[in-house]
Amino acid sequence: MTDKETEMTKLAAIQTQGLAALDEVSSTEALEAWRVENLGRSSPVMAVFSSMGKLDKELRPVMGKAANEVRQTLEAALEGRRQKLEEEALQKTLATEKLDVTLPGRPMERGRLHPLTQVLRRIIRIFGDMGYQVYYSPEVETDDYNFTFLNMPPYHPARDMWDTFYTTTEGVLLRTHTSPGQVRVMREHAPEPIRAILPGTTMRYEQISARSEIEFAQVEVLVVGEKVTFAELKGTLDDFAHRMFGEHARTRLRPSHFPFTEPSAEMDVGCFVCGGEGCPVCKETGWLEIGGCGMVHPVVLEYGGYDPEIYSGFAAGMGIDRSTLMRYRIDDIRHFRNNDIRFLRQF
Ligand code: FA5
Repeated sequence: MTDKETEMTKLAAIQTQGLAALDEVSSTEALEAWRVENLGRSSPVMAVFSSMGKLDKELRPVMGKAANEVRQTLEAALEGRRQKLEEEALQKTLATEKLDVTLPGRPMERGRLHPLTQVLRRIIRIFGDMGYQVYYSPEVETDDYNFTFLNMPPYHPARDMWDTFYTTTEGVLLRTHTSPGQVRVMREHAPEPIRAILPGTTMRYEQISARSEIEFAQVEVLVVGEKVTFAELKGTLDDFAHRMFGEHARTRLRPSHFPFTEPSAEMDVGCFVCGGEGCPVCKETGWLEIGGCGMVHPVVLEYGGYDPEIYSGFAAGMGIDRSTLMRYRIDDIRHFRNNDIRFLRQF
């Protein structure tokens, strides 16, 4: 055999053995070991390059070319193998890490109603059972409905009882109570009898404190018909208090003044925290105020389209926020609207 033949046989063997070994490689670690062994500095093919100087001058370019080809073949095979291993690894991951639809799902946290909504719904249910209809009237009101039609003409000093947010549009304001809805319901239904409640948001330009907010909710109660009496107002409020606060709840009316009712009263219920004995919640009085009430003033009936000689009515306005504070013994009205989930979770 000539030198050339010997060298060529050697190179062919390097290639055959390298490729055969590569076939056995089945992990990325083994692949790296194969690379070091077959293409690294002390690999057989590199040894051919380093021993090139010992060959005849004519033989060197031929052998150099052949050795290069072997190296390139091995390198290409290495790359092919690497890709195959990566593909296999991916397929394995896809097969083993399949989405297991039989696993129990993550529990969904159940939402709940805001305490004010819960109390409002309770009030709506109670009056609904008594045959009342729910009526919604605008939160942005006119000066007429909020004051004038409620017997408080422009410049009447009684308007000062309500600290009012006025808008930049003349005669338009944010309603300070739900009472303007009284005249809206009357105008829609006169001369039919009315038995309605009007819940909703009201706004007052007030100093915010533990008991007072600038935005709060009220429910207006309105009954209009022939021969509606104060006794019926008292009886209705008693019945409401029993259904709302319990069979043994006591009620009391205290003389008061509102320009749109005559006579007028404040409604109190016996303190359900202490049972009437006196405690910090009722300021030691044994009673809790829940709102104002009275017989609809003749002027208001007229604005509503009812003849006060024939028709009469009673009205009441309760604060939902303050009733809720009392019911759950919450110490600060500001909790209701600052969206602290720790507070809301308790209801
Ligand atoms: C009125 O608003 C009358 N419209 C009630 C009325 C209706 C009387 C029908 C006669 C006939 P008053 O301003 O007192 O009245 O408010 C009624 C209730 O709203 C109060 O008892 C209180 O519970 C609640 N309230 C008033 N101001 C605030 C406030 N700043 N924050 C929270 N609740 C308030």
